[in-house]
Amino acid sequence: MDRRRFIVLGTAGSVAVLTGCGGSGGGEGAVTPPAGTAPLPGSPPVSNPPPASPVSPLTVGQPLTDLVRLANTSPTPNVFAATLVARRASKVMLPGTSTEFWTYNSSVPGPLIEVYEGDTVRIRLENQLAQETTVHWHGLPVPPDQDGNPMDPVAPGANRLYEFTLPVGSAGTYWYHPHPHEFTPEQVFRGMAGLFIVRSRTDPVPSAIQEKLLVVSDLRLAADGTIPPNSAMDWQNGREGNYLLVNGQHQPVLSIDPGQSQRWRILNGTNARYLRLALTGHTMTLIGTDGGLLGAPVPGLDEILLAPAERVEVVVTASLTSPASAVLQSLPYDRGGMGMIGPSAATIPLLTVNSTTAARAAIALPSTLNPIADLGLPTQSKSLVFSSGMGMGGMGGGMMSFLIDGKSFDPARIDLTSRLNEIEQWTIENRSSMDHPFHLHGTQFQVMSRTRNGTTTAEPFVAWRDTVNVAAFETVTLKVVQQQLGKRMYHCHILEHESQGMMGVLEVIA
Ligand SMILES: [Cu+2]
Repeated sequence: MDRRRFIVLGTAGSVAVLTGCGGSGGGEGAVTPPAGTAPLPGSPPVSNPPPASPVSPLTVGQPLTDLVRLANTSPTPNVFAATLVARRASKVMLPGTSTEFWTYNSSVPGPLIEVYEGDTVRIRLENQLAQETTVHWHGLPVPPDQDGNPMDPVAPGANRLYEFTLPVGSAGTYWYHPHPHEFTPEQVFRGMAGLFIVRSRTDPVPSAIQEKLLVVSDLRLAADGTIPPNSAMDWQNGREGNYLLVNGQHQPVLSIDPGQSQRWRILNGTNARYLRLALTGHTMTLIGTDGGLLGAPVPGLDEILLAPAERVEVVVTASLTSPASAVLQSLPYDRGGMGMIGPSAATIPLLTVNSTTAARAAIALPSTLNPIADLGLPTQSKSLVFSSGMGMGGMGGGMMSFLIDGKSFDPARIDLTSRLNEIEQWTIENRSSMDHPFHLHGTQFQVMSRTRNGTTTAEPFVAWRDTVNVAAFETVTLKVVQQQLGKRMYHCHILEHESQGMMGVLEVIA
């Protein structure tokens, strides 16, 4: 593995013009040149650090747009077929400039994929980028060879078909994003990520509760409208941009009637941003996590911490007297790290919720949603240790290393082995001074407890998760069962850490 190689973008790959919401103008011909070279870990620091605050205001206050939906081209019932084209596309973000994104189907965020439990999914990826890429179906129980592992890259100009059937019981809020070796952070921060919803035909949440989909992404723009490469500090702390976007818009407005309840599915699709979500003047009722609904609603939450890659489903009931507004915001959160992670120290507005004049009667949630059986008594156990320190090879180089069990990722190495259908207890200990969100591919797990400062707290309710934050010096214990043979990835979901080696390979054997 040569960390010192540079990514040189060729001229291959068409540049499309973004369709959909947001700024106007630009249009054909407003194409920026390729963004240039992007330093990988080990590269010299970039001399111009990113601006700590927005260089210029983006348009705010536009009505929240619905996500662009990926159309199903299959005439066959229970089969979803479509094509995702990885390609560059430009859009006007800052007045007088053009921003080139890397996209799925020219859409930022990527198009919404919406299927039902039991469906067979056949999605062809066409790679029109100048880098290899993959599509990882984050959280979905797909076979390992269909899951976009870094060992299965799709070369520039090539294409491949991903095919899998989603079992009954898999309804939930997932997402998809690239997972190529070393290129994942850049492809995601340049725009490649989308929501993937698996619906149940027997969803217990009343359909009269209107659903809203909120994809949160992070964007850094330079004054000329370009998306700069990662700086040395980004590679260390994980990249945070200078704009948080919802469905690709900056601080849009969502309308809700007084008394109305809405179901929000929220994805943290950022590289490294922790979202400590709160809605001013309101509490939220948690009804679902990564892998689907909870057994029962958890009402009265003032805030919800959503680490990178996590999803939640919440129900909010507008207690506003009309006309008035509330703000969905991300509160300050200290996730550790060297130097400053400036933007996290501030309260950041994400979305304005406007109450219109027509009052509505509240719709009650059922007291039981989707009972979750405990996975049972573990018969095997595994322990992982997250650590970071100054890089081993480069004395004086000043680069951090990010390790699991003292090792940096090697795609040719099997780090752990599990047997099919065995109940395992995993203990993940974070011995570093930064938070790291742990993610395991291809299955959902149940968090049992979290230990901090010698105090162990049992998880208050059973939930399906594929990503869990392991705070600095915290230990998280979870239960998991592997249900498909093959190689699975596990890693920190701060994408810069994953890319620098905080990842391992689990092989599931019979
Ligand atoms: Cu990390």
